[in-house]
Amino acid sequence: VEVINTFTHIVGEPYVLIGSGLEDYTTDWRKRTLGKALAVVLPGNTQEVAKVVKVCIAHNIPIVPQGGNTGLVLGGIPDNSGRQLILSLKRLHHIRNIDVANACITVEAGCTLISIQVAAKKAQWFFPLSMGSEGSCTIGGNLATNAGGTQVLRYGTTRDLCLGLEIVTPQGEVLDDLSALRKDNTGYDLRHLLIGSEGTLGIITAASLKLFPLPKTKSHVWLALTDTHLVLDLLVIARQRLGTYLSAFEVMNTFSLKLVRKHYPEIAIPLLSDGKDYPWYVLLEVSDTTTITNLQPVLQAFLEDTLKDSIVSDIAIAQNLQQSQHFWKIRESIPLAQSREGLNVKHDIALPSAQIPIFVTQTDLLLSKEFRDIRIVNYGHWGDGNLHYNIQCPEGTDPKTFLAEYETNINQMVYAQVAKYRGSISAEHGIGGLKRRALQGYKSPVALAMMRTIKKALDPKNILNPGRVL
Ligand code: FAD
Ligand code: 2HG
Ligand code: ZN
Repeated sequence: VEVINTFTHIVGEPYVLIGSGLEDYTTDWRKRTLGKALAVVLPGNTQEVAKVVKVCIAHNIPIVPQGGNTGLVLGGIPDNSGRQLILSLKRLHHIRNIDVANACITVEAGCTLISIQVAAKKAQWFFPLSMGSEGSCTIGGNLATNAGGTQVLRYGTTRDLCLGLEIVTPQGEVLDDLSALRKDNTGYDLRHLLIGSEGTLGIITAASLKLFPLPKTKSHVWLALTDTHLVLDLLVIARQRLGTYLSAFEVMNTFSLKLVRKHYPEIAIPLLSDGKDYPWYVLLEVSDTTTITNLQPVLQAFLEDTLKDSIVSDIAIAQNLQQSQHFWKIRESIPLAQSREGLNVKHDIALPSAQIPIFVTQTDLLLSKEFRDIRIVNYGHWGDGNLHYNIQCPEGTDPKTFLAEYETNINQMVYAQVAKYRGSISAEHGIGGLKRRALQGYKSPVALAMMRTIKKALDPKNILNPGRVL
């Protein structure tokens, strides 16, 4: 009680939440795990974050930093001990500055991704990070997980978009490393150490981010293909022929779209009808930052050739902005449809693009031999070698029972295949608490030892997000 009073004193009574009704903070997005928190504390500024951390150090209270709680790997919710404190960054939601001359925006960690996109656009600039959760995920969470999303192909991951950070260290010190500099080689790059550290090395309170010219011309195409090798051929040719126009290359298998159709029947899906569907679909986006552009003729010639060469079987072209948005809506609805279908097994994996077809053919076969009638929801950002190779239990089976019995085996089989092709068991969602064990088996022992050394040096008391990542 005494320590709760101290928190109340720092952040104000309405911003210390205890007792029941905290499920939005203590349950993960996938509804797999319900944790129990000592309290949820919502500081209003960086100094308050630092003060809360100092109190936690003094009382040996583990801290779980949390943004929008859209993470998919159990990194931002407490365990069920009732001892861990959720430190929510939600109230740090101000855009501090847009610096047009330096093409840079400085934002607080609790800003939702969409609010940053909107602020940039208002100033006639573009912040390219984009993903299905952008309405609720925060930039602090994006940085902490080094999120990817749909525009990585052209603009890179969150890491590539960040110029500087403001952080609160595990000692409760504030490091102001907000920067508009493109070049700064003054020793170890702490910003890059913090990005992707999933709340285990410091609490991100603000960030300076790169801005880009607004795309002025955009086109979206929906393509149907019969084989993974053809999808790879299409990717190679798209990279070569569309060059810097290419801004997204998303792939979906038929089953993932059938799930969308089942749970969102109002969303019409092009080139997918009863009696006529294709094994694979690609959503391809091209864009240019000027209106005086060759984009349309280049795209047109590219599409004609892919049809002529039988790489693609059918094409639908968005005729207007509304249809473009509709194509994206279909794609973004896949994880939502998966949730509606029930608990599932997710594998957010990366592979060298060239190995994707063989990986998919072999792994599909292995799994369907071992687990009869298993349903594979395979989609993702193949333009950067990122597959969401997810598994839904056989129709009519209870998902909970199925997961309890088979999830570990399924993971082992899939990750063994990932290792065989020198891929990664986490392309963009991170490790959190969910893949912590798996990481021990698939990351080099040398790398793991270095990571442990860094964690011990920066957070010797293991105050920040213990039990995540390592
Ligand atoms: P949270 O879930 O609150 O936290 C995630 C992790 O970051 C936790 O470990 C937490 O402790 C830590 N953390 C949060 N804020 C801070 C902070 N300020 N300082 C230090 N640590 C912090 N991810 C992708 O990469 N690409 C996608 O395309 C994508 N699409 C998604 C679509 C849907 C429908 C959903 C539900 C999720 C998707 N995600 C995607 C996953 C998720 O949205 C991202 O991981 C996102 O970056 C998490 O942000 P958040 O604010 O919700 O973080
Ligand atoms: C996406 O790309 C997200 O839609 C979610 O990364 C992936 O739920 C998933 O498996
Ligand atoms: Zn994704």
